[in-house]
Amino acid sequence: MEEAVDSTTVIERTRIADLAALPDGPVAVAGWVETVRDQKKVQFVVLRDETGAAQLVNPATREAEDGDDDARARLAITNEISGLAHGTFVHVRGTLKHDERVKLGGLEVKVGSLEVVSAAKPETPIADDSSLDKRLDWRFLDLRNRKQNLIFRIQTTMEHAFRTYWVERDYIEIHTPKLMASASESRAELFQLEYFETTAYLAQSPQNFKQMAQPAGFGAVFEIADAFRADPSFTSRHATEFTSVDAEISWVESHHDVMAMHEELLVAGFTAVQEKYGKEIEEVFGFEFVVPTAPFPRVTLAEARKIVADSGHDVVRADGDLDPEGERRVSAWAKETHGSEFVFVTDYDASIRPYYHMRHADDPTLTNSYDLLFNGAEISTGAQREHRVETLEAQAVEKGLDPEELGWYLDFFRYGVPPHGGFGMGLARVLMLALHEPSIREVTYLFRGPTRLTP
Ligand code: AMO
Repeated sequence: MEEAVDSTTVIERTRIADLAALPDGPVAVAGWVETVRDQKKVQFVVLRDETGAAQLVNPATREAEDGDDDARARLAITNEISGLAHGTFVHVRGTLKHDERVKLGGLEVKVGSLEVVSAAKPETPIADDSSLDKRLDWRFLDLRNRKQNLIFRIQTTMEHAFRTYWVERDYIEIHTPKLMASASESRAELFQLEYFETTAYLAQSPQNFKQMAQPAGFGAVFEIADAFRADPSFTSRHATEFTSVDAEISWVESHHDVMAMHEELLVAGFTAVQEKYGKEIEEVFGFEFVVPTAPFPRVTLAEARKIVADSGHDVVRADGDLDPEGERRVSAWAKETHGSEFVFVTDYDASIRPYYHMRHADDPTLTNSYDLLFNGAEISTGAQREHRVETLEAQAVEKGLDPEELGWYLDFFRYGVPPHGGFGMGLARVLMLALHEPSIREVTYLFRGPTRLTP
């Protein structure tokens, strides 16, 4: 005999993904209603929680005679289910039954009691075909689907793997301030705000402060935190606030030492994601999630320009940098010739790099720097830094910066500092390109752009 389950049965809630491992019998589940199929004789509800979805089944009772308490209870449940709005959060006690015929997970829960914990309004403001902008207006509802849930689980795993990689190698995690007295990258794209009697700026990068860890004697440091750019563009890869993954290490001989760490870090991140979610990514996104192999191919910017020109694309930017199409071509080349989705473009012209990049000893027009391209776009910039203060100061002046304003930063280099280098990498760009998503808006929990400050 099946054990009767009703609202008085005491059972701890099981997360839906954990139902599969339980034997048939009484269970409690809780989540939100995804769909209701209200047939005359039977009702099906797809219930979703943060771990997955399961089918609830209720043998519908449409009427009950006086005195028939069972039928009256079943009638109440039936009516409750008929009135359930999509998105309503419910708590359900019932009986779990494994049944291979059930398409959704091979199990179902026969409802013994159902409590509406928080009802949704009957009309859902967004649908599957709503525009991205509309979906972002209702992001909390947009995030309720399996794909979005998976994206942020992947992000969690990747970030965790990055942290683990660094922690295992004795890096120190730092949290640098985002309120600054001057620009961290350049005067362009700078957010300015009132700060008591003065003006403050939002950090565009932890650049200055991660470098400060070098004269501080920290050796190797990392930070995963927000960065802000007053970038008015509406491209698929720009946000005004984004999560920047940064590292800075001492005793590098050149940018190649930074790249060696950088690629290992990415391999660690991708391996963790593949191990935990490879199968699910294939199911939900429809492609095989591939772990890259190090070393990634490396080309100098000069070689990259040639690759782009040879591929028949002649729109090189006036400053000699790769334009987005150029980046795609270099990526395509790396894929074709090296089977790699990643490629380092190195040794950028000094004219298109910040003042703090170290220049070649034998050719000051080139820098010890790199960009990392992944599946067609830039995800990161890195470099060896100029640590000789006179040279640094001269390079700052050459770029039109005021050494007075940079005084506190230049001081970092006046009391002894090891040679060092590091990189900054946009987390959302990595995720967007790893999951073949069209925009960083899809992989950012709450996107911030020129016209978006809510929710
Ligand atoms: P850079 O300015 O190239 O370098 O930025 C590093 C990486 O940050 C990401 N990124 C962005 N992501 C989303 N929206 C934006 N508006 C945005 N701007 C940048 C990109 C980019 O490759 N201090 C240096 C790094 C270093 O040398 O350590 C820097 O900030 O993925």
